[in-house]
Amino acid sequence: MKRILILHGPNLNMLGVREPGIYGSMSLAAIEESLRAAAAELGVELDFYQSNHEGALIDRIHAAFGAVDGIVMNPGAFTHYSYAIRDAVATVSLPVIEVHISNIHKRETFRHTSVIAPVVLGQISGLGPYSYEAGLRAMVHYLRENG
Ligand code: CA2
Repeated sequence: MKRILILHGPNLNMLGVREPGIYGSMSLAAIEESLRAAAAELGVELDFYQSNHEGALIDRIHAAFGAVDGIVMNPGAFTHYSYAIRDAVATVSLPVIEVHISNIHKRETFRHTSVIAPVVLGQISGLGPYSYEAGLRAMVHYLRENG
């Protein structure tokens, strides 16, 4: 059975707790619960990891190599400036799909740039919490076609 890592970056542990206007009222636990249901339907296994620390996220990406078949990742604000996370993604040669709850392209200018996007399979942005499920479904589709 294919195994997919769902990776969340900084502050996403606060989902549902603050700023419901931008990110909605769904908690990270609720998002993960909906992904578990989708995974059961799709016949894949999921691992979950969230960290507020760049190095911890990089360590988890390295550990994913050889352990999972793909990564669906919301790098949070690291999206916009972490060359270290970008290099980690490029190093592990796993398919990675970048997801964002909000539409980063219609927010502040600094959010329009993703330094991660050039090294991932694709980016999904702006579908609310469903961005994660869309990313998961796209990953499963990719792995069926290519894996
Ligand atoms: O839209 C997304 O998913 C983001 O990756 C979320 C990041 C933001 O820096 C990116 O530009 C876009 C921020 C996540 C912060 O989440 C919070 C949740 C509740 C309260 C405060 C922050």
